[in-house]
Amino acid sequence: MKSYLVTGAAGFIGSNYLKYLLTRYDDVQVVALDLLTYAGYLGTIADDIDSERCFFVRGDIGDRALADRLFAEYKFDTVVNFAAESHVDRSIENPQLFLETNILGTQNLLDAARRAWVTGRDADGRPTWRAGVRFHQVSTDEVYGSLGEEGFFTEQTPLAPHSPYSASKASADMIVCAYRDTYGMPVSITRCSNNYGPYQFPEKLIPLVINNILEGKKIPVYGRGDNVRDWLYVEDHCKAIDLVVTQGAPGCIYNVGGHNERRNLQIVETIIRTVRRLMEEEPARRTLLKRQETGPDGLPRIDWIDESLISFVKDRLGHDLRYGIDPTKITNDLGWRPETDFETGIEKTIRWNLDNHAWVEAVSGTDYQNYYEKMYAGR
Ligand code: NAD
Ligand code: TDX
Repeated sequence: MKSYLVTGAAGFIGSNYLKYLLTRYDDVQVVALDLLTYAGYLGTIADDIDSERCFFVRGDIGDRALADRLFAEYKFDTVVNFAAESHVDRSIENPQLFLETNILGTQNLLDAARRAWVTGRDADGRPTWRAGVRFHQVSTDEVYGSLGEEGFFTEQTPLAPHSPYSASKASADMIVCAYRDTYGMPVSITRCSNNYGPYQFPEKLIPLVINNILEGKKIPVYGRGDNVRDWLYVEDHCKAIDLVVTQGAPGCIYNVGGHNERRNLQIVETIIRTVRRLMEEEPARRTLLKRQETGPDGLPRIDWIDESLISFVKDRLGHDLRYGIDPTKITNDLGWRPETDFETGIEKTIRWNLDNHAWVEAVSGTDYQNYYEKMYAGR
C-alpha cells in the first residue's frame, strides 16, 4: 500500500487528481490536506472520503506541528503538493499571502518530509533517504514568464516570472531544487499550462465566462483579448503528474502541455457559441438562465447570447502575452500525450458546468460576489 499526502485536494486540479488516483489504484492510501480557503470546497471530494483509503484533514501546509504529526501517523512515501494561492489577479491585490502559502508552505512541507524521510548520513555526511519516497511539486508554465509571437517554453528556458503569483511559484520551484541539490532529496516538478475542466473555481476565465452567460452578465475580456494561453484538459494533467511521480527519475522537471494555444477572445467566442447551441439543442437547459423573457415559441429567449456580451475592460497589470509549452521531454521520456483535444474538452467542460450548476452556486456565494464586484468595478 502506497501512502500519499495530496495537498490542495479540495481545489480544482487537486480534487481531479485525488479522484484519478483513487480510481486508478487499489493499493493507495491518501490523506487529502486542504485549508478550505475560498478556493477549496469539501463537497467536491465528499464522496471520495472514506474510513479506509482516503482521509480528509483541514489544515495549513505551513503548519509545522500538523505536518510532522501527519508524517508520523501516515508514513507517507509520496507527497504531491497542489496547495497554493492560484489566481494571478488576487496576487496583484495581495502578494504577501501568495508568498506565505506558495513559498513558505512548500518549504514547511519539504522540511517535514526531510525530517521523516532521512534515515542517516553516508561517509561524506550526505543524508541518506528512505527507499521509494518522492516529493512532487505541482508548478506552472508561468514561471518562465512570457513568450513573444514565436517559440515555446522548454525545461531549459530560464525562469523569468512577472506576477507575484508566478514569482512565488518560481521561488517554490527553486526551493524544491535546492533541497534536491543540497540534501539529495528525491523530488520532481511538473510545469503545466492552463488547465480547464470540472470543478474549476468560477474566478478563472473559462468557468467565469460560462457563469456570466447564465447570470446574463457582461463578459470582461482584458485588453483586446489577444493574449494567448495553452489549454490542457485537467485529466490529461493528472495523468502526466501520475506518470512523473511513479516513473520520472528523482530530481526531474517536466513541462506539461499539448499545443492547444488559443487567444482569449477565441476562447470566449467559442464558449458563447457552444452555450447557445446547447440551449438550442436542449431547451430544458434554459431554466438555468437568469434572463427569462420568453420568445414567440414560449421558451426563454437565447438570441441575446452572442458577442454583444463581450466587454473589453482594463488590462491586467503586467499581463503576460503568450504561454506555449514544448512537451517533447515528457513525450519522449514517459510517453505522455494529451488525449483530449480542445474542441472536445471545452464542450465537456461547458456541459459539466451546466449539469452541475448547483456546485457552481455552492462555491460562488457572497464572498465570491463581493470579490467580483471589487475586482471588476470600474474596469
Ligand atoms: P485552486 O485555487 O483551485 O486550489 C487550491 C487549493 O489549495 C484549494 O483547495 C485551497 O483551499 C488550498 N489551499 C490554499 N492555501 C492552502 C494552505 N495554506 N494549506 C492547505 N491548503 C491550501 O488551484 P488549482 O487551479 O487547482 O491549482 C492547483 C495547483 O496547480 C497550484 O499549485 C497551481 O499553482 C498549479 N497550477 C494550476 C494551473 C491552472 O491552470 N489552474 C496550471 C498550472 C499549475
Ligand atoms: O475576467 C477575466 N478576463 C480575462 O480576459 C479573467 C479572469 C481572465 N482573463 C484573461 C487573463 C488571461 O490572459 O484570460 C486568461 C486566463 O486567465 P486566468 O483564467 O485567470 O488564468 P491565468 O492567469 O492564465 O493563470 C492560470 O493558468 C496558469 C491559473 O490561474 C494559474 O494558477 C496557472 O498557473
